[in-house]
Amino acid sequence: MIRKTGAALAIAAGVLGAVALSTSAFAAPNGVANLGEFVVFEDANYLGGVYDTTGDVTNYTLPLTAPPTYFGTTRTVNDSGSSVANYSSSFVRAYVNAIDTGIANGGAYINVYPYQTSSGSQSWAYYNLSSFDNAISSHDFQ
Ligand SMILES: [Ca+2]
Ligand SMILES: [Ca+2]
Repeated sequence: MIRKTGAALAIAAGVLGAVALSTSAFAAPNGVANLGEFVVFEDANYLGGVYDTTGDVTNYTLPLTAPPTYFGTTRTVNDSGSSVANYSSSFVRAYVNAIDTGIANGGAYINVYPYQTSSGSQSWAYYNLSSFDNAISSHDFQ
């Protein structure tokens, strides 16, 4: 509970601590948002389970015997993310379908800006996913 609250506050404050950590904090997943990571949160407002990644994950349902879960839990990430934040310097796309089905390439996705950048209604962090709520199934770094 303390960790969850800390993550939300860190994002709201601009995550100055993560910047200072630099490359020493790249190891993922550890349930903490670190510089270089794309993070999916189970609940809106950056709460609930934390799924922190540093690379592309083309299908949240694979492997079937052990699909990705929120760190330290058995709760699966697929179709359950409700907020996201991008701590990397790359754009990230979060898709409503798995990339390797081919559907995502022409399907709906959220465009997540590089860390601490935004343009118009698009940003590096989304406190809720609106129509994408509980629908994200893959992501890739652009
Ligand atoms: Ca991490
Ligand atoms: Ca959710």
